[in-house]
Amino acid sequence: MRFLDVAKVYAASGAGGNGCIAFRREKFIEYGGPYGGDGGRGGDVIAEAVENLNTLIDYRFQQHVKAKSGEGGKGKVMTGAGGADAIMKVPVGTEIYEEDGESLIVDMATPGMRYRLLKGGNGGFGNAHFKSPTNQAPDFAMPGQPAEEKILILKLKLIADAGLIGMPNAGKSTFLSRVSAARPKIADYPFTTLEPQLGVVKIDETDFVLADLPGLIEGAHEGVGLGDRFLGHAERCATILHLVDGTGDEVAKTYKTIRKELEAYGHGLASKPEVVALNKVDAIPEKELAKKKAALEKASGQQVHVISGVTGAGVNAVLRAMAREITRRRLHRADERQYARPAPMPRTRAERQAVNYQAPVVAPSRGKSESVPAKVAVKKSAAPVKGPAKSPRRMDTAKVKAKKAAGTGKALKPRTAKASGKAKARPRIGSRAAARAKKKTARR
Ligand SMILES: Nc1nc2c(ncn2[C@@H]2O[C@H](COP(=O)(O)OP(=O)(O)OP(=O)(O)O)[C@@H](O)[C@H]2O)c(=O)[nH]1
Ligand SMILES: [Mg+2]
Repeated sequence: MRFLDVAKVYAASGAGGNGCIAFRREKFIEYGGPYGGDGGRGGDVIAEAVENLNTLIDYRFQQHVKAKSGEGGKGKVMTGAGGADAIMKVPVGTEIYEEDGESLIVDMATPGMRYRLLKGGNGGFGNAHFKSPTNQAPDFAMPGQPAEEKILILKLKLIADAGLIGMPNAGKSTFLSRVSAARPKIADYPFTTLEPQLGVVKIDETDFVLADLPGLIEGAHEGVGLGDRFLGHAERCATILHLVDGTGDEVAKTYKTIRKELEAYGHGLASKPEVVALNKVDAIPEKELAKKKAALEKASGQQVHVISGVTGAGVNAVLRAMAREITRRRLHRADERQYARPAPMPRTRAERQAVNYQAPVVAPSRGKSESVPAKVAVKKSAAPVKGPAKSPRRMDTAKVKAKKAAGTGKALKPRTAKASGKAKARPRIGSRAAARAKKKTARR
């Protein structure tokens, strides 16, 4: 199967179904009224990251993705069926861009992740929806909302923990086949590897994915050779292994050329942790080795591992150096995930007040006033109250009772219309109360 890491797709959601204009016409049902149902919703276009895909090759053959439109409404107030969604299955690590290829819509970085790219149109209302006392026979309905359409650019950036970078023939594929079960093509001509290859490496207690990327040459950022488009696959790596062919004459210059390409590519590749290795040590004459190693150390400004992908010399030390960086990043990400988790919602009053110290204390309910702290009771009434705090209404009745007991207060009079100052309501004419009142006056 061919590897494809960029694809262009035309996607369209489904349009909403039209509302229906219908009237009920049935034996023995007079004035049947409006009877048209609403249209169904159009389907969405949804991207889904799946684990069992490694390439975007499916979109070479399926360049149009369309969701189904909703069905129109029908008589008997039947709503039309909703259109089915179109699910775009993409490999984990796919970035979805707008047509310009620069504006990122979503990065499908986690397995199982789903994202709605285009929304289906809503169905239009049928005429039954519009019936009202003032319009009992609406003879109109709404059309469904139109579909959305878009051209999307999909870019796959493989999820690898480490990437192999170097000139063609540096021995990258040989190294990958040495440390993993992957079997990439190996040959002594440049650009043997034309697409990234992945392998799973196990060293001590760490497992990680290593990506072998096609070779870079001077001017790759301008498109020379295979260009730098495969460098995107190293963007997500925790570390890169820079292999330099030790049988070459100018190791320092080779190293600098590749570094320049990484800097020209950008996207933070140049600042990634790098492990530098002088490869093919089995084929380097003894007297040249120290000189080449020193030159490379000077150029890179860091420790240089001397290895051989064929004999396996020094390979484990390189893998351990990479595993260190990978473990560091994994720990860092685990920390980030832990702190990014939203705090649980406070449930009890005590929890809520612990979160917000400024939150007002909830007013005590009647009868439970004894449990209210003294500070709060003082705040509520300006004059200090002896004994337990009471709500204002209770305090009034308590005062009245106290006055009665002391004989200072007047006895409470029954409420009459005169006392309250309100006129007594006259009975309605023709009512029974009016008849009674009439009888009363007649008797007098
Ligand atoms: N002596 C020796 N030869 C090696 C070593 N590693 C790789 N080679 C040889 O170098 C040549 C190129 O090796 P590859 O692994 O295909 O190199 P590459 O970096 O993947 O090359 P491209 O895919 O073209 O970028 C092959 O002939 C290998 O046998 C090594 O450690 N020692
Ligand atoms: Mg190769």
